[in-house]
Amino acid sequence: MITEKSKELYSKALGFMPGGVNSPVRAYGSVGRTPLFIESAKGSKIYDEDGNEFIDYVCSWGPNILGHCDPAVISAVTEACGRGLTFGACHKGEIRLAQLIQKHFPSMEMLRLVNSGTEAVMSAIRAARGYTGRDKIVKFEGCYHGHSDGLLVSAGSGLLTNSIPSSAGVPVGYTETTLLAKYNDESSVERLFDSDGGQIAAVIAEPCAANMGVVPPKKGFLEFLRKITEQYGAVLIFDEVITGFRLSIGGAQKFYGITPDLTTLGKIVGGGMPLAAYGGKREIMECVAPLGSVYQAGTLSGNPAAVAAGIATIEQLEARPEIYDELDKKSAEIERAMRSAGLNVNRCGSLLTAFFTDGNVTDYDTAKSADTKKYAEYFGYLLENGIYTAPSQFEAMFVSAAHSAEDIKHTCGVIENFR
Ligand code: HOZ
Repeated sequence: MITEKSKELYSKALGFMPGGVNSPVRAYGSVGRTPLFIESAKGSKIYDEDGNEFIDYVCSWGPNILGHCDPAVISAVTEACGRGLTFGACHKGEIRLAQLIQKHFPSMEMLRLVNSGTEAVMSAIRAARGYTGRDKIVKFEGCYHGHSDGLLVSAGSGLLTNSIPSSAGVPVGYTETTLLAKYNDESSVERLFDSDGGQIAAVIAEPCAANMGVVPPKKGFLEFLRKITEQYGAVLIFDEVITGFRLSIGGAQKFYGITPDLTTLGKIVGGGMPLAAYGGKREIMECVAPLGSVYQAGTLSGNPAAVAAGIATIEQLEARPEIYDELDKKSAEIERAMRSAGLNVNRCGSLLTAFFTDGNVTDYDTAKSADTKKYAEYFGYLLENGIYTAPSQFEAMFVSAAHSAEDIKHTCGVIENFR
């Protein structure tokens, strides 16, 4: 595979951006390669600057559930751009998108549109603190909720990829209200409520963890979180930035049948544009300014082009409900191929990870036991065979509606032959 143009561009980028990238995992640090520079993408395929074609299973880390350049989404965005890129004022698209979100996430009785998952989570936590008048939050090791200060402790995604336990530049005071629990371990949560119950504003969880690789919740774990938060008057926040509109059109909360108090959405809700949302119980959201005293604002919030992409994407998902069964079947085929290659696999719907571990992965510690050198080999092998996956053991593989039977057959054949 020739990657000369990517190499040349990367050496230029290194002079401008830390590590040559605008988000750390993209630097390919843990897979020992030079990042590919992407020239374009269409349907299930992505093309680099050297003209290499790949079947894309990163899907921009989740948003592209319909594949790249879905015609309805592109036309909605093009039309919206013609009417103005940003108004910094109210427009009717915001109401339409809010209606669509609420229809599929009825727990989001009121919501706010923001620009990124990080912003959505940061704001949801502030709302939970404002509502409860408490400061502490419980987060799970290996879950990643964006890069706001208080959440950069034992986080997944790029921190796990680059072995960063907690970020420099975060004053101790910002993380001392963050209590850590173990994913899938009820007793670790109970201990925190036993000692600090009256001060815990919220428990935040990825209802299916996908930033330490995919780690589904054990049976009863989410039910337990619902129960203990209710018992102590704490807010349960589901971070559905990855799972929202993916595990089902109503996200993980519909898939698992557990209703949180607050939800954060990102990725699919913006159809590939920078848009996210947070929302939940009316009485909590009424604490947000201008109704209440919890402040949160943004010039580009509800950006009309991003809103148009979100509306078009959700309308497509509504018009094609069969997508979810198809995603499940395609992902199950890939899972079978991974297992036949002797890999450990965690899958939840169209999210999956092949782990290079000896045993099952159920939490941060078992995820961290993965042989990342072997993963790097696997990543390189897939790439050389036309398959583009995350350059990190600790991310998900995303299957989209655009992946054809032929794509899946090729992918499975390649994976089965990995030794
Ligand atoms: N932290 C993101 C995935 N969980 C990666 C974002 C990116 O590099 O685009």
